[in-house]
Amino acid sequence: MTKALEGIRVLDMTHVQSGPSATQILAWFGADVIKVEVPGRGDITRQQLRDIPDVDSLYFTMLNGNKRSLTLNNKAEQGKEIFTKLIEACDVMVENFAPGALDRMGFTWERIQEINPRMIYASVKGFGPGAYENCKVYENVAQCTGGSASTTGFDSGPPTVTAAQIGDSGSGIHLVAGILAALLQREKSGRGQRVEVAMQDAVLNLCRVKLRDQQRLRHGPLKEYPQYPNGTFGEAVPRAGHASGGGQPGHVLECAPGGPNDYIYVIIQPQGWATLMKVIGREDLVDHPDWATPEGRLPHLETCFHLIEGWTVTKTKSEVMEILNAHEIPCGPVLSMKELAEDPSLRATGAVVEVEHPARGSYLTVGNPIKLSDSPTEVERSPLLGEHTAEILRELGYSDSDIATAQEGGVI
Ligand code: CAO
Repeated sequence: MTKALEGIRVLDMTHVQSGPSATQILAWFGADVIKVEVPGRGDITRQQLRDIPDVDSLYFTMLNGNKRSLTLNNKAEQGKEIFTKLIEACDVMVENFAPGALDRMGFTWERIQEINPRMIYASVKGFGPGAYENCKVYENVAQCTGGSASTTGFDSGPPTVTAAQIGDSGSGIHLVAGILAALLQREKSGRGQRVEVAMQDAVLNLCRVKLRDQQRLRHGPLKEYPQYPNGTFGEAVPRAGHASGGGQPGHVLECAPGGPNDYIYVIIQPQGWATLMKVIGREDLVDHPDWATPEGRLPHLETCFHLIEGWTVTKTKSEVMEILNAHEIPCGPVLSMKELAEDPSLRATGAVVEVEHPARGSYLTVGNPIKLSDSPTEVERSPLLGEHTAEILRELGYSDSDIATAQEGGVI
């Protein structure tokens, strides 16, 4: 079966996480992703957070599957010549260097267009044009500058970053959308174009409900936030604790036996109130004027969840999940990474995949979360540093003696 992006060649200049997460998706869809890496060192993440000495880290292997690796010194004269040939041969070029790095190598957008007018040139940077445009940016910087940190956590605590890599992998997914749109437009225009995603913008896009709340705040307190009615609202959207962005009251509630992840998130919907109260043995509250309506419950939501928690602590999160789902009450257990790694249903769907690596043996990685019925993903291991250098150079027309010369000169 052919793959959705079969025939599309990607010149992958990315490193760390944001860019590699984008090219990872393109590779899963069948594009030939050629990862260009600094000779002798490669993507910095190959060495970061290593669990086995001298073996590519899981950080690297989990972001670079299904790609080919070519080592190339772009700053050497022969390296620039090879890079030019790669630009001629590829459809999409992706990079997430610090601002200006490719320009400094001599490959400005104008120069790239001269070499290949059909090239789609996609970049991730920390910020768009403005005061911070030249800054280097990592995940948590983007979370802080994109509105996530100021609105995450509890009122009593400091701004909080989230474990979900919304700055890096979140930007990567945005970049993929731009690249695919540009590929489609190229079908009609015949021309490539620039695709740019600023990590700050991507995080803000994911935090749009908080920008919504900033405007609602002008008209009074945000009633679904835990600060209502007992706390205070300042000029900016406060941290929401466990409150949802959709306005449906919800809370993380403790379960038995009381371990660090023995919790379940329970949502109270108006239509589920009566059932929920019957399940927890509080039929007296079903029609009680202070509790029966969403408006009536708002002033004492905290007490409300406390009552429900009195029941959840007597059961495990799986038991609560089973009982509440049977009554169509939305809820979800807090799952630890251990539970997710071992979950057979995630293995069956390909959300978690085990692959073989020549140096580290088998390792777990995520599968493609986007399922296409005509383009199934086979998750492959990440390449060793420079594993495909000679193979790719031969495809570009270089002879074995050219390759040997480039190797002797430290160009590849
Ligand atoms: N051949 C020769 N030189 C190469 C090369 C190659 N194949 N690949 C990279 N280089 C050079 C670059 O040209 C650059 O050189 P100059 O500084 O002389 O221009 C140098 O290596 C380092 O690149 P960098 O500045 O991008 O790397 P850094 O480690 O200093 O910064 C990061 C890393 C992530 C902060 C920065 O790249 C950045 O801000 N990127 C944009 C935002 C982003 O994607 N952040 C998310 C990262 S994931 O958390």
